[in-house]
Amino acid sequence: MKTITNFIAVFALAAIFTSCNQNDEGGKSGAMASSAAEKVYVSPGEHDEYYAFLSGGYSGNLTVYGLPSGRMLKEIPVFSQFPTNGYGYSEETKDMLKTSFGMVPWGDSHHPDISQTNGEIDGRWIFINENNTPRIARISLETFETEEIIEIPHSAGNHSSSYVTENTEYVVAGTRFSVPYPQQDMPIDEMKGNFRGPLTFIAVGDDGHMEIDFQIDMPGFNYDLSHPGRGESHGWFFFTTYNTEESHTMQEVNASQNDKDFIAAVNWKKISEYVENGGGETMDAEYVHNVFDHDTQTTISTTKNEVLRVDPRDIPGAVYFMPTPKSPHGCDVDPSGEYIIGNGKLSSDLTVHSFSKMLDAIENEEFDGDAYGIPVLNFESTLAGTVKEAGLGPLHTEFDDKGNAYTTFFISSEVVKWKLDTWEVVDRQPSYYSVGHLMISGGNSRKPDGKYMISLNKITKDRYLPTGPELEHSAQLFDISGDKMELLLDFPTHGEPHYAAAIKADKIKENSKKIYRLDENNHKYAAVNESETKMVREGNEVHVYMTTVRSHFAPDNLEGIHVGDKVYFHVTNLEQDFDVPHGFAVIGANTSELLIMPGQTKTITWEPKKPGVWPFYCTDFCSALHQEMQGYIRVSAEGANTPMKWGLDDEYTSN
Ligand code: K7E
Ligand code: CUA
Repeated sequence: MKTITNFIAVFALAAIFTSCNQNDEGGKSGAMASSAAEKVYVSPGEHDEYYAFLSGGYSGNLTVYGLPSGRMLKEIPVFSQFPTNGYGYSEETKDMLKTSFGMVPWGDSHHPDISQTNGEIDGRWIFINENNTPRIARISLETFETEEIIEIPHSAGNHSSSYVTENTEYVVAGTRFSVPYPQQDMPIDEMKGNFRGPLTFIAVGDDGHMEIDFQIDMPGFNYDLSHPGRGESHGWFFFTTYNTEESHTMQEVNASQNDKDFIAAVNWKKISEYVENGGGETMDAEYVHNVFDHDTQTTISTTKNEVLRVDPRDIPGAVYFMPTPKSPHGCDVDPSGEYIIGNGKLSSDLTVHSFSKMLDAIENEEFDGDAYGIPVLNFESTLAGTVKEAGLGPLHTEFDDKGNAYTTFFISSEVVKWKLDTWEVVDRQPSYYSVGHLMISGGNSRKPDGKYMISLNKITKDRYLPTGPELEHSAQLFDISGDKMELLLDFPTHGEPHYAAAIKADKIKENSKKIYRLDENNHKYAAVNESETKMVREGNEVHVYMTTVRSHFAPDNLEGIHVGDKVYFHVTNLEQDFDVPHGFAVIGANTSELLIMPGQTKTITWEPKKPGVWPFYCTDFCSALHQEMQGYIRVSAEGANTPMKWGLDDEYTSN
């Protein structure tokens, strides 16, 4: 009951804080506004200084923004079908969304993280997790396309994910919900002591290819967030836990009983060696691994059947628990790797653990019992310091290059800047409104870039023109180069941007792919010049090998299709010029339309329902004669004997 009263106190205070912010103007006028405007102004034709990749949250995608302008540059489809380019609909890409539960057309994404080399972001790939049907995706920063998605078996709510280690050795996936491991039918109220919390380590190859290396069989807590060690602590990974109470109902109260939950410190190097030497046991698992093969331009989808389980109790020194107050959410590691910050979301204080003190405490066996056989370290022994009464509802922390940390406070709607080592608060700025994550370029690396910070806010309210009952969430750009944070810009985001990652534009823009080379197109149904176009009938399936070039299709007249046929339009874009895709749409298509990049082949299926002469056309305004980029397909009744005939400009082929 006491806890419940405390809650009410916290939320009452929250209301005061929030309303206080809302009364605040949060805007600028006069000279201040014009200096802020100058700082975000990117003149027409000029490029932004940074790429920022914002999680799409419940959209399942990833959006790309330029900073400091806040201009949205692209939306990259990842875990959801995407009408703009047919991702997840076209024959080539639909298997990217295949899982052991079948095709899942819409997921929710949370934490993008850019690949690293020697602890610095390198701009090769960006990873992002899907929470609902646990998966991790790898997106190429050459093509800005999703190249690979791996499902995480035995996991449920893949939230403490997808952060990478200092050399991208691993990307991790920790289960949010504890579940029977392996899954089985059992009474829910027998959860305690029986459910488990597997943490999955996925090895990343030099070419980016992901394979699950091992799964650590952890106690049945909820694993919320995670961050890698770096520098001295490279080789370790840290995970926050909540619901160490192991309650299964009314968790808003029952999972908030313990004064402290844990941060799990995982020595993955030790476990990796153990596994290399034959440790662990294989267990049954069913999960799907999808890779987009650039050679054939199609998705190769493989179902896997086993995973390697390791019991941390078999590996001395592999895993420890550090008690951390009040249901910690964020788990953040500073650029030096020495400090691990636990953001206890029901606390007003921030707990900072010291990595070196943790090693000493392990050495000196300063334990405070164990949890299911995993040693619990003494709280005081690992404590580096506490940031006192910094705000209400701390969620996430990022760092700059000058020894400062920045923490978001959801309840008091603010970003608080404080000093590492002295733990003193040096600045605070309101956010509009409730802030979740924040992001500093390179904030999860050894070398953060202390120029800009964005706060990613949940509740937009009056910040933009109203657009019905829901507004897009809001990001706010701050200049953090001086002593005080300065708010420069609000810009709308798409979906719910939990976390984001940014990188200097120079690090990737030169590598950005301009075209797919036609001479490297090994798609099974490609026609790489117009002489290869044709229609091929196999029973009631008809494969149309079609090409596009400004401004016609080849063929553009097709006959000999019948109601009851299944027509595959394999459309190759012959253009070898940057930024000239063509579209393809045919009346009554039940799957999708297509957008085909230069040099690529994409396929949709069409099952004509009615006899007639039906048009198809290009949907992307590609030239002055785009509107002429069209054709006809003749559909005869089922059983009619119209011969197949196709051609362009009155030159026909038939069979
Ligand atoms: Cu705090 Cu999903 Cu990272 Cu959102 S989580 S805020
Ligand atoms: Cu091709 Cu419009």
